[in-house]
Amino acid sequence: MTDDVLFRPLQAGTFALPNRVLMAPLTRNRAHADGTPRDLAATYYRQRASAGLIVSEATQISAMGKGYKDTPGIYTDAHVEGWKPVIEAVHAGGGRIFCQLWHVGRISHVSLLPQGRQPVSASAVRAKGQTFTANGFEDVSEPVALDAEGIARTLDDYTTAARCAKAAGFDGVEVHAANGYLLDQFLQDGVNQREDEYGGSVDNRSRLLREVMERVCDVFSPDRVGVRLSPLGQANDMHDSDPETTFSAAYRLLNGRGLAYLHVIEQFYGQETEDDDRAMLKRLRGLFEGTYIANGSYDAEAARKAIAEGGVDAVTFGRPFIANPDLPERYRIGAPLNTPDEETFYGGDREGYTDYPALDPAH
Ligand code: 8OZ
Repeated sequence: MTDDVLFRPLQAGTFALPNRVLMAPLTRNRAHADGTPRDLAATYYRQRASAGLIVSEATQISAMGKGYKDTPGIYTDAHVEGWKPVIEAVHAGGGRIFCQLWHVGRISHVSLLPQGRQPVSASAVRAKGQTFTANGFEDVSEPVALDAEGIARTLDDYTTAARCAKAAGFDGVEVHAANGYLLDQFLQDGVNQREDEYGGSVDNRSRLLREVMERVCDVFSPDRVGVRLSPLGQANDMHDSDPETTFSAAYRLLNGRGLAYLHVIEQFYGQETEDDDRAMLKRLRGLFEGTYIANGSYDAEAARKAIAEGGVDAVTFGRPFIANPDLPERYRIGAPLNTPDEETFYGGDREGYTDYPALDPAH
């Protein structure tokens, strides 16, 4: 039995994770234009199979859920066939991989959507922000509010995507309800100005998330379903007049379902989380009864401390996993880390994707 808490096994839902060094969902923009993963994705994920759990890069549930160039999808037969070798490679390496189910909502551009349609959101409130299209960075387009039929269609799209994820062989799914994408746009009142049963009270604003969780849990057993939230909510021009009340409702609605985990972004890259925000995260954490996975600029020491203090069960690492395919082993032995190259994060080929070296086995 190890005395390093990062290597204490963790029961998360149905999975006994061998370590608590998990791979965060990482957008890499290297899929084919139709959303089918490229062959290289199998190499990339296989190299990182020693993670306690891999959460796939955000993967759109429908054509309308896409917001960036060359992100993968999980809603067609071609997507299912394209993901199969990726998942098989991770399993062959002894790993586990969840598919992160993503709908960008208003964070999109007409050039990325079918027939040049406008993006959809809770309300017709345009984000101050940019996305990455065939022409480079462009301002996001003006969205339209989903009507009742649009919401029903979106829920059906979650069902289809979960079924496709299951058919492809994913071990589970993570519902992306963070970072200012569709489900977050419904949750937070800075965007959601609806007057129907999806707007107004926190109960109403969290209705879509609740319904999505139900849809996804009808396909995967709940112990194979996680969810990601970002209660600090700065990303993609999000805001809420009372985040603690809003996210208290969101955390609570996740209880009692036997979910695999809740995954929370506690800090955004390059930003310090203020003490009162840390205190809020801690109070919120107390509301969720299951496995809690933390994310945000952790290093090995900070992760060990958070786990040892209790409250945090595991940590996802983003940038460190981009540059270090064998990150858990490096943390275990205290080896130096490769430095991530920001220039090759989004788009491109093998460079900065599958060519970061693992440790020399002689070490
Ligand atoms: C970076 C670039 C594009 C998308 C997120 C899916 O923030 C993303 C994302 C990150 O959750």
